[in-house]
Amino acid sequence: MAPTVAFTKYHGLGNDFVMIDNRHSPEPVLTPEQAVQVCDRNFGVGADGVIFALPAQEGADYSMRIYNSDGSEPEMCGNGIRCLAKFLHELGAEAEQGRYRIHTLGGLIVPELTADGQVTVDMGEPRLLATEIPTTLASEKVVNLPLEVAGQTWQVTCVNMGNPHCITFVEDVDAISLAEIGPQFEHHAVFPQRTNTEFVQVVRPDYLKMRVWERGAGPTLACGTGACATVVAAVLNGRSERQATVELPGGPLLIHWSAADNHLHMSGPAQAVFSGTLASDFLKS
Ligand code: ZDP
Repeated sequence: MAPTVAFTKYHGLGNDFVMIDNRHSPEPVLTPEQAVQVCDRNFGVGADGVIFALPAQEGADYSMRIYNSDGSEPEMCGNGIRCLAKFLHELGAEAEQGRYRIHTLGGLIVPELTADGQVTVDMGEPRLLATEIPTTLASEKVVNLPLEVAGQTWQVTCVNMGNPHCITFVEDVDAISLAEIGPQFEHHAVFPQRTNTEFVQVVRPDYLKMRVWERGAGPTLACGTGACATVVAAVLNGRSERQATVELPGGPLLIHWSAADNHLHMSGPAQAVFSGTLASDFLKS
């Protein structure tokens, strides 16, 4: 008999996830193929990814794993971890002072519920070495280097926020044809693990407008790790302050790259939409 799988659908600025309470076992209850089925917007529930709340690991309170809508597994997910904090809170899961210490494949991440109903996340430190991105573009850091994509030369900066990001600054972010250009960045030969790609317009030094093409998920409405990577790239290029609002298609995120400890802090919303149970004959085994 197929297992009963209960879920709650959440979104963070329109970046949407099917959240599953998987605290009883370290093994996700769905396979990557089943996650693809669940994420399908016509044949399934519809989501950019499936997120599992897993038991504690390596000194953390809980662990998170995520499958993208194409079944690939990213190391980290910024909007998703805000949703996870709210989900754990709804499940009555304990947290010291509203802070959850979450183990992810991208390291320890600490989301905190705030009084206004938002979630602030300590996203840890950015990694900048080319080998850490990973990219073959340079031997050291990739800051403002030329890259040929789709018959054009783009100036790119690469940042790893647990997952890989390639940022490029443009005059008019609305003029970018994401569906055509995005996949060519994602699958470019210089990114062995593929990459998320952010197109960024600097409106003011404290206000950046960004559109994202996500690895494994395509043109999502928001990307938390991408917003953090964007501010790091903007600071490295002398284009923004360390604290900035990043406006995404789904709404704004406030990002602060602390000079004191080199950590990124992200604040934004996470919203529960509905709960349900997958039909017993829905999942393919
Ligand atoms: O790195 C990847 O493969 C991303 N698709 C993961 C998801 C990132 C996300 N949008 C975020 O907010 O960081 C969830």
